[in-house]
Parts: sequence; C-alpha cells; structure tokens
Amino acid sequence: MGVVNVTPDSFSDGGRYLDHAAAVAHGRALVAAGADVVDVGGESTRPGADPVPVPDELERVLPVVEALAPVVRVSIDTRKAEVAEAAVAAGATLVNDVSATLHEVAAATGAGWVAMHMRGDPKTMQRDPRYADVVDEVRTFLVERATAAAAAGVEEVWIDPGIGFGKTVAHNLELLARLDELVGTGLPVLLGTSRKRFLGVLLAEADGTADPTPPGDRLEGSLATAVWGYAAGARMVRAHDVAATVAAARAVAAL
Ligand code: HH2
Repeated sequence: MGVVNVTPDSFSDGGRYLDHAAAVAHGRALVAAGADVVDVGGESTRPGADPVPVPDELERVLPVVEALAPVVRVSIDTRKAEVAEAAVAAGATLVNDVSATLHEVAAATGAGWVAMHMRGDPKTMQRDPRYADVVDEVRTFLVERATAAAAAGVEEVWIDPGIGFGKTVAHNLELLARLDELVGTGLPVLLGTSRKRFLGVLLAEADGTADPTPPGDRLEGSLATAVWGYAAGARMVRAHDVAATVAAARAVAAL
C-alpha cells in the first residue's frame, strides 16, 4: 500500500502532494514502483494534528481518488463517514479507517475496511499512553471491531495495530515483536511503520544523538520493519518508499 498524502502537514511529506496534479502523478509513480493499493488521505493524523473540516478534506481527496481509481485499487484514509462515502462513490474500494468507527459505511457501500487501533485522537494520543498489556488490548479491540463489521455485512476486513497511534517506543516494539499474535487471529494484518518517529528514536540512540533522525532518514528502519512484518505474517504494509519496500519484500518472499 503506497501513501499519497494530499495534505499541507503530514509528518514526512506534508505539502508535497497538496496540488492535485502532483498527488495523481505521485500515485501513478507508486503504481509503477509496485504498489497494489494506493492510500489517499486528506487529513494528517500525526500527533498533535488538528482535524480538517469535511469540505476541505473532500476537496483534497476526491479529484485524486477519481483520477487514480481506473489505474489501481484506491483506499481512502479518513476518519469521516462523509469522506469515506464520497470517496467510494468516486472509485475507492477500501476504507482505511484509523478511528475504526466506519464499518457501517463499508457495509452500506460494499467496500473493504481497515480497522486500525488508536488510543484517543491524534491531538492527544501521545500524552502518556499506558497499557497493562498493549498486545492483548490491541488484539481484543481489533477482533471486537472486526466481528462487528462482519456482522454488519462487511466482507473484507483488515486489522492494523496502529504503530505510533497512542503508543510509546516500547509499545510499538512490543507490538512488532508479538505481531504473530495479531496474525494468529486469522484476520489479514496491515502494518504501517514507514518513516515513523520510533524508528528515528532507535536510529538516534544507535548513533548516540539526542534528537530522533528526521523522517527522510528513516528508510532502513522502514524497510527492516516492513520485512519483519511480512515475515511475521502481515499481508500488506503501508509504505512511502514503495520501490525499496517492494524490492526488500521480494528479496525475502522466496524464503
Ligand atoms: N499511519 C498513518 C496514516 N494512516 N493507516 C493505517 N492503516 N496504518 C497506519 O499505520 C497509518 C495509517 C500515518 O502516516 P502518514 O499518512 O504518512 O502521516 P500523516 O498522518 O501525518 O498524514
């Protein structure tokens, strides 16, 4: 799953694809690089981000969804029912839902649905997140959401642990180390580690520097965790650097 952020403020590529033509060209380039799905989003969910009004989000994503849907499977990355509905009408066939609340939209439209785990909302989620057992809590939550979606008639349901969404570095590592427990539910797992802050923290620790390495310098960590995810049984990874991720995945696929 390649990422097209039609936003001014996404954490790693904000502002680069706010222009519709640039976003569509980027989506096409991701397909050429090997993406099977292109995930179009019009609202950053980075820690501390402010919500985007519905009309603004629609204006950002709909022309991009329309242009890419004939070329590739498009998922819509949104927390809003109105945006998900309009994007599916424009050609998206997967609702990538970081709020895990939109399964009724998927049921009503026939789209697939990704339920992602997030603690709280992006504005506040990184304020001291705590779990008794993060993997147990995330798995229980996701299975409950997936069961509700299946009961509502959604035929394609994915689960995603939501790396970085209300989690410390230790929580993210625990979820990765025990990813097999999510895979063991039998539900297809989507994993998003690409360029995330915990990778910058780990790389900085290894280098002995205080500040996390910037998002553009997190490629090796992104690739390593993508391959780790596939090896643990994840069926899809969400990536900004698609060509490198596909090449890395292919290198171990034969195993
Ligand atoms: N991560 C981001 C956004 N959407 N969706 C799923 N299913 N899983 C993820 O891990 C995930 C996601 C954050 O990355 P990005 O879109 O690049 O940044 P921003 O939220 O700042 O736009």
